Amino acid sequence: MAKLKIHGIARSRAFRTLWIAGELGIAHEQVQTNWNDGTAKAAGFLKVNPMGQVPAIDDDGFGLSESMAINLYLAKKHGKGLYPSDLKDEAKCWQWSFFAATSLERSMGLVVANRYTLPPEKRSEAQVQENLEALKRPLAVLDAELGRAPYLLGQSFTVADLSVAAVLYGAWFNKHDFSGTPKIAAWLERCLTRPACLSARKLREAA
Ligand SMILES: N[C@@H](CCC(=O)N[C@@H](CS)C(=O)NCC(=O)O)C(=O)O
Repeated sequence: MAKLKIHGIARSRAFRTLWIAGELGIAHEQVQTNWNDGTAKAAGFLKVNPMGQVPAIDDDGFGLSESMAINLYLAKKHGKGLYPSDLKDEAKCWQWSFFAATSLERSMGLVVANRYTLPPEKRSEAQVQENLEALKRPLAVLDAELGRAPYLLGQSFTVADLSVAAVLYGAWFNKHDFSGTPKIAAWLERCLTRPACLSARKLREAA
């Protein structure tokens, strides 16, 4: 059986796939397909993901794209506690992964870009304020959920936590103020300092 191939540089959404591969102890090869230098639009990669986006995986001939789908697939395939066997708990992992992708990712990405990472002359405070407003409800919902238990599904870390924490990583890394949502702040610290996350962060933060 061929080793799992993970396409994508660590400074992309491939970060979350590298993180889960570490959590699950999956032997893998990282292919440095870069969304920013043309390699993600090269003919060879377009056969793996016609969208020309990373991450994408090749699991012994099975191709898959969309970071959340990839992570749910790998978690289910390799188990190890990150993926529940009960259907309702499983559905909660889908819920939180879709929540991260649809209710948090775009707005948080715009806050991070416009407050922390774009060159100062390109930043827009109006974009920051508009997206902070859009984030109020989902962050309050997440904070309330984390007030009930240390992790989204209860007592232990699952792929649900990884999906959501990975989407908030950029903000956390840039020391975004999460003091208004203290449960999120403490949970992010727990999730983003796990050994497998530290290894994935090393690839990203060193780049
Ligand atoms: N919904 C996709 C989005 C993938 C995506 O946009 N990846 C970025 C890098 S983080 C990319 O490849 N951008 C290049 C492009 O969109 O052409 C996922 O979650 O995997």
